[in-house]
Amino acid sequence: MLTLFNIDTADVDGVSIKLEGRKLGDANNDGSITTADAFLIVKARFNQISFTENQRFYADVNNDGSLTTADAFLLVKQRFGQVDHYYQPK
Ligand SMILES: [Ca+2]
Ligand SMILES: [Ca+2]
Repeated sequence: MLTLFNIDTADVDGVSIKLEGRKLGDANNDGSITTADAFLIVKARFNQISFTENQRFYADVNNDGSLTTADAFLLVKQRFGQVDHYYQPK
C-alpha cells in the first residue's frame, strides 16, 4: 500500500500512477531483453550458474515453472521480433 501525506487535495486535479516493473526475460536485470539473457538462462539450465528465485521468476518466460532451453529460445524469438513482448506469436 502506498500512502501519501500532507497533500492539499484542493491543489490536485488528477492523479496518475505509472508502474514499470522488470521485463519478463530480463534475467540479468539490465532493463532490456537481449541474447545475453538467453545465454544466462541456458547457463542456469545446465547448472553452470545459479539463479536467485527472483531471477528464476523473470527467466521462466513460458511460465511453466522451470527453466529450460525453451525459455531461452522463446526469449531469442522475442528479441528478433517473432513473438511480442508478452511472448505471444505475432
Ligand atoms: Ca537483460
Ligand atoms: Ca520455463
